[in-house]
Amino acid sequence: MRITGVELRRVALPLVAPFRTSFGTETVRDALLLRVVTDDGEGWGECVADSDPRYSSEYVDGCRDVLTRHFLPALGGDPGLRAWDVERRLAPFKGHPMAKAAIEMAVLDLRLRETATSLTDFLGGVAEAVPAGVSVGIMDSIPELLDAVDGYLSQGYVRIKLKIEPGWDVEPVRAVRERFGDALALQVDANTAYRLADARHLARLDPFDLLLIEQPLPEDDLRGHAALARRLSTPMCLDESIVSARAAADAIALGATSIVNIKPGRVGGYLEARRVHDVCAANGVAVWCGGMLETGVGRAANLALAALPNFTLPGDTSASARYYARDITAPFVLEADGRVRVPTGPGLGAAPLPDALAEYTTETTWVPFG
Ligand code: OSB
Ligand code: MG
Repeated sequence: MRITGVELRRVALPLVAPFRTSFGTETVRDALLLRVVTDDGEGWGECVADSDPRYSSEYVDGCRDVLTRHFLPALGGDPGLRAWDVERRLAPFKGHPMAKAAIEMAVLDLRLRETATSLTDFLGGVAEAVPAGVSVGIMDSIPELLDAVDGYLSQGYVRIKLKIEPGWDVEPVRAVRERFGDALALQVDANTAYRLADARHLARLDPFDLLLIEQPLPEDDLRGHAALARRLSTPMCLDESIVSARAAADAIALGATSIVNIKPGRVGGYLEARRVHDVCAANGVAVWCGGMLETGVGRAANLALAALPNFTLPGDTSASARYYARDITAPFVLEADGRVRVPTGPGLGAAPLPDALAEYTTETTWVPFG
């Protein structure tokens, strides 16, 4: 069916608790949703950029601008557009992977719904449900952290990731390990907060038998990560640095990463995310699905991706309630076995509920196609 236009909908969803990382604190998820419309159908996409360019250079206002000013006009001449056309037509534009991924996701949802195919079947997913970890923000005190971790473990989460930064690293890790024992699957994420000169300090995390340390150094410092990996026994995992399948291949070849966090928004879409998965699989490198505090729209798509066979570590694919008192889609729930079910319906297998969408929308823009 011919695409008639794209609606950009900005929503503001309050988080159940502030989420603090080494790059800032979020209390409300300011997300941009895209709805691609035909005469008798629609498809939804979510842009994972934050309000501020602190995790990456992208931010919501910038994404909206590049989409309306450059990307949608470049796609507008092709109302029969498929997901791979989106990728090819936007390739000449540098950067902006999160904005590109959002429109690709919406077109994937639209076209897969037209053929009643689920995103997970399209991508090659094999799991019916995926083990869920939880990413735990930096807290004001260790007792507060222990309470938060205790709460998540009693809900059934199977892996804990602690956000770290200089001044909040060895002690919180020690406290969590001592309190919850050696069997706890535990990892840390620094979001680029350290430098190679901190290698000796970071080696103090080695005795705690972590699954991995995620992105300790700046995103363009692959050589630094390789050098640091040689000095730590904790496995190195990259997030911010893995911007494409090619970047993943480079990082693996350099010894800068032995596990990869895959986020479709960071690599420009689900088609590229699958290529990252495949490159890692071919190199014997395990992957897991990262998260960007997605609403149910992006969460549905991440779960579909996380069903691929090389996603062998639990992801940051937590249940809706970990983030939002009320999600904009039907909520994703944590099953008794610590897993979240992979959607099986056509397309993403999830769509915004009109009431919730109306409640949280802060801005709507309609961009006609063609
Ligand atoms: O680095 O993985 C990250 C959230 C926002 C931006 C970056 C990151 C994160 C998380 C939370 O760690 C993942 C989630 O639960 O969605
Ligand atoms: Mg990360």
